[in-house]
Amino acid sequence: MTDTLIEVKETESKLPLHNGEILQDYRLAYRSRQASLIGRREVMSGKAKFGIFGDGKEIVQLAMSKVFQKGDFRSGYYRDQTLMFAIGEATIQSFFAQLYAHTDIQYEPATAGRAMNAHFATRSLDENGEWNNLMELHNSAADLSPTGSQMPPLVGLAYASRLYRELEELHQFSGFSDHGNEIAFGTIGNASTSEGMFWETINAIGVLKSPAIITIYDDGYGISVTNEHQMLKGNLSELLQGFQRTPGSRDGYDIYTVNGWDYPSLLETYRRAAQIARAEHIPAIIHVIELTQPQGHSTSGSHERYKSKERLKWEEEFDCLRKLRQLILDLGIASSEEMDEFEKEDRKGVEEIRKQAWHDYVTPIQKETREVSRIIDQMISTSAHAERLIEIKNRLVSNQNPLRRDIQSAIHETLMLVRDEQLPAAKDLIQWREDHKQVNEDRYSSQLYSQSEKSALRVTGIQPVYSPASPKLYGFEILNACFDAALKRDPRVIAFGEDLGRLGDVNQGFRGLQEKYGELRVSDTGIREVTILGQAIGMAMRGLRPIAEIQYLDYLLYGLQILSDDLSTLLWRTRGGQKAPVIVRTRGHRLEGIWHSGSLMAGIIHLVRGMHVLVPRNMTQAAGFYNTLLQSDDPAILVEVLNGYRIREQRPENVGEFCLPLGVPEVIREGSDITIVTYGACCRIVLEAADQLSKVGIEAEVIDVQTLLPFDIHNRILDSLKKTSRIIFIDEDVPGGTTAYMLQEVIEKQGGYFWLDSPPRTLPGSQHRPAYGSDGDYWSKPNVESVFEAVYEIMHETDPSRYPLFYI
Ligand SMILES: Cc1ncc(C[n+]2csc(CCOP(=O)(O)OP(=O)(O)O)c2C)c(N)n1
Repeated sequence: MTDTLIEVKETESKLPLHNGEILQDYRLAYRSRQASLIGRREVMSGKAKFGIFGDGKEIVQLAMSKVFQKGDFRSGYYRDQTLMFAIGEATIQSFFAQLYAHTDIQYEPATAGRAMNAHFATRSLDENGEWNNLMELHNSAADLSPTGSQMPPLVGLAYASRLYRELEELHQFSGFSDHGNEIAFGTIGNASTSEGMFWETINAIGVLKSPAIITIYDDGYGISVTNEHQMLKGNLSELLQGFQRTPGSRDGYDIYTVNGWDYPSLLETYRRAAQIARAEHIPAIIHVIELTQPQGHSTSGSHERYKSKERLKWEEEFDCLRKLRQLILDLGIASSEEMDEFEKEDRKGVEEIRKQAWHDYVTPIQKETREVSRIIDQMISTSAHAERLIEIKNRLVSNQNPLRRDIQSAIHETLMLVRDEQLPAAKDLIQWREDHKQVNEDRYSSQLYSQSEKSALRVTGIQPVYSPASPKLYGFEILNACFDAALKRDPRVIAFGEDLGRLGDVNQGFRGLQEKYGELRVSDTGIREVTILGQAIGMAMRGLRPIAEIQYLDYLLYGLQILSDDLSTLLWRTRGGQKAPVIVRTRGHRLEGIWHSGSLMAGIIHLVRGMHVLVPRNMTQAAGFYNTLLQSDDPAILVEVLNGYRIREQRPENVGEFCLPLGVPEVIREGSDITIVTYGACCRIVLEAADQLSKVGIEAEVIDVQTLLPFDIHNRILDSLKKTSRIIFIDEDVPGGTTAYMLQEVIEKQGGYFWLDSPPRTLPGSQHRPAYGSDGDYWSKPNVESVFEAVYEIMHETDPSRYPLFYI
């Protein structure tokens, strides 16, 4: 066991592998290299759009694959093709299928053509959205392009092992873990370690004492930018030294620095790191230096523009494949001629697989092309535009790299051309397009939200039950009872956040629950929003049910990137292959001050499509939504109303069971003159204004939308509008923010414009952030008076004599 920073020197020792295995490894890496070379050619020839490849990083990945066991997880990036081939979770065929954007999961199981090439993922879910046995897979979280974003989920992927080991009640979930023996492998490029989330992740994993092995592929560049511009001292190993554990301590990492072309040292390093991580849950960082990038960064540019002649020469000499080949020759495992022969055979083999992958991709498109051209053919003999039609058809059938969009354009052009003719085939063409509409919808847009039995939209509502004895409690006590029931019911429910453990959160929703359920079920975290969310994502990917708290809604912005790029796209970008049912708990609305306003809803809802966003007006509604979410497999954000914790509500007898359906607004005041649509803390203000309006003869119907995503799925607001013919949308977000969103939903999508007798209005907060203090709040957000006047003005416009402007 090592406790110090070790520099693994080139070793003369023989490889700890059989000769045959070394040769097999080389050939696998060689085939991977060929896939990179051929892949680049495919992009250059126009068959694929963009390519990024793992050339130059093959040998380190072979070494990693030797210790990567079933049940383990990878969270890496686009250089990892050799690892994925070596652990058997990607093939050269699927690699090319992805390069071509093949939309069939049989051929491209990672993303069904939705992500660009080298974005790996394994299928954690079956076709019904239920979990596969993850212990039978070498798992890989779905890759992302924003560099560094693979890091935050690694926190949860690694931490889950600790929970599965240390929480006895989780030992029953054998499809996810074998007593926490699994390692989470992270990979990242040298330049991306400049990202804040890299350092936050390293720190969090260290604090959480979780079994991650983080490999840094250091080829000295981030596209064209050298390490001197990326990191202090230009040397990552030196910077990382503070994370090194002291001998005998469990605090910190084992850190290794090893050359990327040195197979024996790499094998030994990974063997050692994995043994310690698996057995003792001590994480490791493996800084792999002296790596190369033979083809340059991607197909977007050439590295000759920014690498010196000397560097390029060095890269050729220190190419890891070349070095491994030399080692094989030196060890007498094969002769040069034999190696040439193997390479020739493998080159040919990869090219054949590539051809087959192209054939598989293009054949269904060609079939569709033929079907459409046949229909166009039928028009040619009878149309006055025969010549143009022949042109369109020929263009379609002669296209060597046909795309479905070319077919759509040809159909559109044809229909435009023959629009004045009564051709029966035109109807066939329209029908053909209609028939394919749903298929294409499915190809590109399915699985944004869960389509499984556990979809949040399928959870049946259970009414809250009250008895005369139901006590009136503070809002936070209602939540506390709900969380208590959830933790008791399901051992997979794990709650964490800043001040959530010992204190029970800043508003005491979890008060006393750490003592009751232990420090691993209800825990404190550092101030690290990005990795709180990453922790939740990784844990949920491994079958747990995290409730991750972001202390105040305004600080969700720190984690919005990972929610937007990763969590909300996860199910969709794997076309139903992976899910992470995370509940993000936060509190907002109606607080005071620039960074405590809790009003930034539009920024959130527009960036997290793929998640549900819930804005309950009180804690009973919040409890009902938590109960719903905990039964579903959709990720969600729930915003509790900050000034509601100290307001008394009657606690339902079934506080741990009752469920509120999503997408169902509630009419919280009936009226016939105007519909006021709002949510969250504004409900109370609007209700107060509605009482005042009633005194001047205006009966407002007040609707709490309750959930912004999904929004009013049964058109309940439209029903109200049909009755009142007037509508106003009110919240404390910016102008053009969530009020505009709600307006579009009702007026455009629900067809509300048809029922309007007055122009629809919005009453949002101010453009600027709310100023501090009660007066600052008053002049920054809607208040009882401004709501009154906004509604009154609408009524005045309809009937000035009945509603004179008495206040101006
Ligand atoms: C957040 C983010 N910023 C910028 C980019 C554009 N980009 C893609 S790869 C890359 C360089 C990454 O270099 P490094 O981390 O060293 O990995 P390498 O590609 O060299 O393996 C950049 C700047 C990105 N994808 N994501």
